[in-house]
Amino acid sequence: MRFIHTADWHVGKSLRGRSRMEDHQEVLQKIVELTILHRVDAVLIAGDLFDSYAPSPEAEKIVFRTLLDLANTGAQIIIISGNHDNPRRLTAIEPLLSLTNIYTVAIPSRPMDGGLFRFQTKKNENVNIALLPFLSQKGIVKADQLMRDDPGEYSQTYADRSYKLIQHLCQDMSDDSINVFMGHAMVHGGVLGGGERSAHTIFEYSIPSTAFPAHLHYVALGHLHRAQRIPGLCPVWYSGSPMPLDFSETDDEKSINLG
Ligand SMILES: [Mn+2]
Repeated sequence: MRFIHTADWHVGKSLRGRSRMEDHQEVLQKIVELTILHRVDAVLIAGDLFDSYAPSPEAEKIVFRTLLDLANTGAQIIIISGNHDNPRRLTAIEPLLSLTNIYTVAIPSRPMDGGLFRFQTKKNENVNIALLPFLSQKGIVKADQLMRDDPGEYSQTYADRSYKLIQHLCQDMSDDSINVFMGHAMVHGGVLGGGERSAHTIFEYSIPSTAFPAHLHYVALGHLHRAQRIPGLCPVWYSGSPMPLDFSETDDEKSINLG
């Protein structure tokens, strides 16, 4: 299977008051060109397509145009929501996206309810993709526990419960298939690019990379804007953002992953 792993487009984000719409359009069009050039089977988009919960119509136009152009290449497109995306907006548009070959998971779902997506490539390879959209600490650690316990304890709860969720999403994969995990999350040991929203990247709330089981062939992560591989039992990657989103990120190499 040939795939492109990308994330953290943050369409709609301006830099010091200057619109980046044209830059975004150009960079996302490059991803479409690469998808055609390399005859890609699947495009994995690991969250934060938009920069805002209420994106402008211009931002929506760029994202939806890109998604349709990607879908028209014949590749399977798979999307999860990030902490900047509005999961309810994505859920609302999901039935329209699913009319073409775009599969979207906006809220964490059990494997049978959409959290595990299976498809076949043109070469008849069976592919399993476990999908975990962004999960806030509030979504996993109950409010009463946040009130009672010390911070070390609830960060441990977050790590433990995320670990269990990942095991659950990956348990029905078979050895004769290509097994992939896609998530939008902070994983222990990741290095920040600079433009991330700090309240959602604090290191207390992160998942150990050992949560990703060894039978995975690839883990496609979004959230950190710097492309990097995280040590783990299998290949664990942040694709990083395809373009600099903050002046502190201008020295980073910007990329997508082609696998
Ligand atoms: Mn994010």
